[in-house]
Amino acid sequence: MNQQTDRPRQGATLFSPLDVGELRLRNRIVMAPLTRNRAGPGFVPRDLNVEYYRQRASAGLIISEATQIAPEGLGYPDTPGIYTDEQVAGWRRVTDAVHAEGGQMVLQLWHVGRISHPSLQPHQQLPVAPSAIKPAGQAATYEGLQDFVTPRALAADELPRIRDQYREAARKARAAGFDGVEVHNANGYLLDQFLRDGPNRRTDVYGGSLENRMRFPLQVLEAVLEAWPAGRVGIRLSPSGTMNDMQDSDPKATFTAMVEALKPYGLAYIHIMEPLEADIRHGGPQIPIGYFRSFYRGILMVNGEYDGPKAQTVVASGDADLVSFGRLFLANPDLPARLRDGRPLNTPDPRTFYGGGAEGYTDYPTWGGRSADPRS
Ligand code: 8OZ
Repeated sequence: MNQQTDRPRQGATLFSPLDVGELRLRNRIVMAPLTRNRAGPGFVPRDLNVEYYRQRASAGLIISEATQIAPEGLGYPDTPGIYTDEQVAGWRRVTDAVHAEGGQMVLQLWHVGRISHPSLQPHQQLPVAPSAIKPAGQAATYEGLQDFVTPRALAADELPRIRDQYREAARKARAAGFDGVEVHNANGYLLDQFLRDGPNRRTDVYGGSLENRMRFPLQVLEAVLEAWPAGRVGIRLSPSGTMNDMQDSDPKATFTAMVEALKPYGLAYIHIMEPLEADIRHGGPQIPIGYFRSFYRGILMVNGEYDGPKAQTVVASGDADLVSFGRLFLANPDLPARLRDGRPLNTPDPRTFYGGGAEGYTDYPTWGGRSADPRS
């Protein structure tokens, strides 16, 4: 364990710098991964995306929107990819812009598994999943919302191919100039589908016991760690999440085991989502960040409808080291400076969250037209 994690945590502020693995963050305010459905043709980041991330470079760390590692990983219109050279070149322009502003950025590696639709898949094929269980709900497709379909259960001998796709995507993230990667193991997508016993009913070594359900997520993590040092790799988990019809007979046991299993890897951070209003409405489990802090001493990032005061409190208590903000960062490109100065915040507009152009994307104003850089 490094010295940083042994130091007493209490009393930190959102503006205390922090060593996170090999990264040195200038503040504890992280831009959460946000799906915005505005990539260009070929799922390539374009000028508009460069400008959006550049505007938010004052974050201690930016986590990119979820980015599919392969064509089969796509589950929504116009989300960016990280499997072609054109995508690498597009992302390189984003990371160059963020670095030019003194920021740092990791790429979130994503495969949606069953949260897709044949119309989004190569050759209109079925989406893949650990088991052939149709999720309740509808996929967001180019033709509008359509019912999810029963996915095709992956054969065990196909899993090495997907691991290879993660490793190759992780390598491409390096080529694109990112400072690290975050493995998306949350919110009901492929890796979460393997981890939880609702969607995973396999009877081979990838299903059943906790050890078996963790096997594929950990194999993917190990593939990513062949491309990056552990100090530049994070992972996102949603222990209390119900999104995308996620079900688990004992989430506390599942995520206790998962966080325990992650300890030996010495990752840069674990990014934990607390229950959202919608999860509580759906009667999901409510596992607070302090529970994970009680047995995990590495860097913890928390997410879930935090505002400035609540974020300050959780960091000062030591229960979390970092707080990621989604909607507030989306609407406030200069969020760190606004929180520091106690300024009012712009209100996010849900009508422009997913898809569209500059409106509701790059046109949220900074405070008083000032620079978004909190050093200024
Ligand atoms: C909202 C809409 C589409 C995708 C996630 C990638 O929740 C997502 C996502 C969120 O992790």
